[in-house]
Amino acid sequence: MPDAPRALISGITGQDGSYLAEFLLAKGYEVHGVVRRASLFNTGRIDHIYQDPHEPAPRLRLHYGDITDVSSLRRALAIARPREVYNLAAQSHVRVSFDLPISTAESIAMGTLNLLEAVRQHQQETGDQVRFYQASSSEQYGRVAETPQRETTPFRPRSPYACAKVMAHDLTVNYRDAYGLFACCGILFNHESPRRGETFVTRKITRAAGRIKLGLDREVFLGNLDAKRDWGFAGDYVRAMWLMLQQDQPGDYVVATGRSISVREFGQMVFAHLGLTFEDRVRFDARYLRPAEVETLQGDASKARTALGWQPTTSVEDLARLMGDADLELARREKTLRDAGHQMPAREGHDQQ
Ligand code: NAP
Ligand code: F7E
Repeated sequence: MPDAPRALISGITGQDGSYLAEFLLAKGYEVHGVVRRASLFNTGRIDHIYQDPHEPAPRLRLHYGDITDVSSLRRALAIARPREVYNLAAQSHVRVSFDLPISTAESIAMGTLNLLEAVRQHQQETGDQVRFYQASSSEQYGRVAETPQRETTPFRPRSPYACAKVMAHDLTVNYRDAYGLFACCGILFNHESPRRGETFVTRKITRAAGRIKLGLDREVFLGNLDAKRDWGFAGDYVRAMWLMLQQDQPGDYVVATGRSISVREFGQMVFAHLGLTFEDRVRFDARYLRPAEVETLQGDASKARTALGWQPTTSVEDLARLMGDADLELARREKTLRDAGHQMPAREGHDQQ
């Protein structure tokens, strides 16, 4: 039997990393992931696919590393000998990037350069051919020059996060042009799931709705309800990442649903689904505004549809329902524990953004 294809994922413990790892394992890949050392376990999103390294030939293997530590990336590449590398590691919260501009830029811009350079040297030393995926973002469009946004729309970034992503994107294109690296940038619009970090707005809304429904919270504090986003389902979007690396030629692709709605509309959908009224429960808090906001994003994924045969399967209504249901179930478990006398962890620390 031929060897299983191997992939290396930076950011495997994140939302997208977990869906991508599942997807690649189902396709028969051996998956390697770079994991940061943390004082508490940070592998909650991939625990269900974890394989004991003592078992013979585990197909999921984790390596300690950090995208800002090039030696750890070189080591992971040497062990994994991957055919495909997916660079998903990032401080990915836009509002937080205004508080942590330097470490955000280090993880995104310098981190991407570290991985590109490690891959280039790895190819030279081993003769392996590696395909590289870069997690670019619709945030790069910033103050949008046209609607909908497509691959040719200029970038006008509005945050340290987006500026760093533009640099990482340009570096990836440069390594393709200069060294012939098979490198693709997926310009992904917002994509969500029950595994979304709890301080991103969709998840903040679905968590609040579930907890309010069961009497664990009374209200939710939000910032700009008029911002509009093109929201899709993360499980659909990791399929597009993989498809990009299966083409004959490398390229850059917008991945989006083509439909954009406001934060307010998303909140109304979720609360109505749980039999609640959003307007009765939402409060404004200026802490959640950004020094410079991206008001509206809407993608045109025609190129991905035509060249990759990619289409989203989940509408924003489906997304609101599936995230609302998952967080109602989570709130039920929290309530059971609370009613049994367990002390619940304070949520304030998670609610800064
Ligand atoms: P996420 O849930 O925040 O996951 C980010 C991942 O990066 C986590 O595994 C995190 O590790 C890791 N990471 C952060 N700093 C690191 C460092 N210094 N070294 C190594 N790993 C580090 O983000 P996501 O939503 O899955 O997004 C994946 C990628 O796509 C990110 O690059 C993001 O910027 C980009 N993107 C996301 C979207 C979206 O809508 N989700 C859209 C466009 C682009 P820990 O678990 O240890 O924190
Ligand atoms: O904000 C508004 C906020 O933080 C969406 C990341 O995955 O997608 C994500 O970035 C909108 C913004 O996502 C709150 O002002 C209102 O207009 O969920 P978000 P984001 O900033 O669009 C892109 C594509 C990425 O690449 C990023 O990595 O919602 N908003 N009130 C709020 N946002 C938050 N977080 N919290 C609020 O209370």
